[in-house]
Amino acid sequence: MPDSYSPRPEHRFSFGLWTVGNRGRDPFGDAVRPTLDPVEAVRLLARVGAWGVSLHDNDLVPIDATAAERDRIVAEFKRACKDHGLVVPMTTVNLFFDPVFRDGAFTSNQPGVRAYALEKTKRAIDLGQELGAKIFVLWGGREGTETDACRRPDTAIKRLREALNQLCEYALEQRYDVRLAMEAKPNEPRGDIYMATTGAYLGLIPTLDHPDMVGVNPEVAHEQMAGLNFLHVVAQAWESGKLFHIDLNDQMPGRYDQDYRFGSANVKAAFWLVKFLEDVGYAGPRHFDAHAYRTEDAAGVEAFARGCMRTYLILKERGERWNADREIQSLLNARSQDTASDRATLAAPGLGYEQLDQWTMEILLGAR
Ligand code: GCO
Ligand code: MN
Ligand code: MN
Repeated sequence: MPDSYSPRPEHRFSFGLWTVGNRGRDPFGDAVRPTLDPVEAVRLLARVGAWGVSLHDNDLVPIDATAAERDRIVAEFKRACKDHGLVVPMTTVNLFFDPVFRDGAFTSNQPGVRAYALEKTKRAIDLGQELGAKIFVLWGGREGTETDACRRPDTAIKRLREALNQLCEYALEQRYDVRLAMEAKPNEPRGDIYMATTGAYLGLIPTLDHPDMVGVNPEVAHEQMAGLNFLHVVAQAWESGKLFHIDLNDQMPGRYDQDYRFGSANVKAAFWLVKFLEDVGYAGPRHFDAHAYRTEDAAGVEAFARGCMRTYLILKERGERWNADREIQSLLNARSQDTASDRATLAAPGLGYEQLDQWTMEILLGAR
């Protein structure tokens, strides 16, 4: 039965093909779920009430497909999206799976690898345009090292900058309506990945030839892996006009990249995040980059997808309740009404944040 926590198109919830299609393979164990055909994934996402579907080039088109196969697959996928009322808000490129990228793509020491990566990315941007996607995510999963003997890290940064400049030039030449969103991650699959945090990308972007075309795609789990407060990361991206896209999932501190269902591990952090996105009026996709536990079958995958969106909407409603709470607001206002100007008087009153946080907890736990 639909209720007030049921997803609607205006919520702009999207999922990657690779998320609901995740087969539960990990470094220690094989796949536990069958391959999910992209058209099947579209059906599933429509059934659970998502608004959008995103994809890597090779989630849809196999890396070795002929031009004719590619066109057939893309046409079939477009038709499925249309039939099921799904949009493709974002696409990306897989620069990490194929062995050719074992030591990076844009930052590789081999000029042939760099050239191939650039060409592959241009074709993926073409595909995105064909599907109507206005955001193109770049996650440099293999742009990193196990040993820093392989290259000087500033060389890697220069190569990355050069590639981004060329991609922007290409999009401009083609008159494409697209913006690039850079996704950081500190490690995994490389021992260390360059541009380890969103903050690093916010530093790189102003040094590009077309900084207006490039923003960020922060991911909850990636910043948490680096021990950072994700809300603060997102706030900085937002405040500098660079929050082009967001990857929502969850993660326990100090672990490998777990890609848990949104809100499932750190409810309170998820609450502040949802409240922030809603309070500031972030209008981009709420994109879930997560997957179901390895214990799950097809029904579990659906429960996972529904859960991501439902938790978001419950937290959104709790945020509205928090904003409307008179005691909370008057406690917050009290300090900004402080007219004292001498040091001792200013330092005297307690700030009441224990109470404020407890009221927050009670809202979250359904006791307020
Ligand atoms: C990961 C990343 C990826 C990217 C995706 C889009 O840790 O595997 O989050 O899922 O988001 O490849 O480029
Ligand atoms: Mn991730
Ligand atoms: Mn991601």
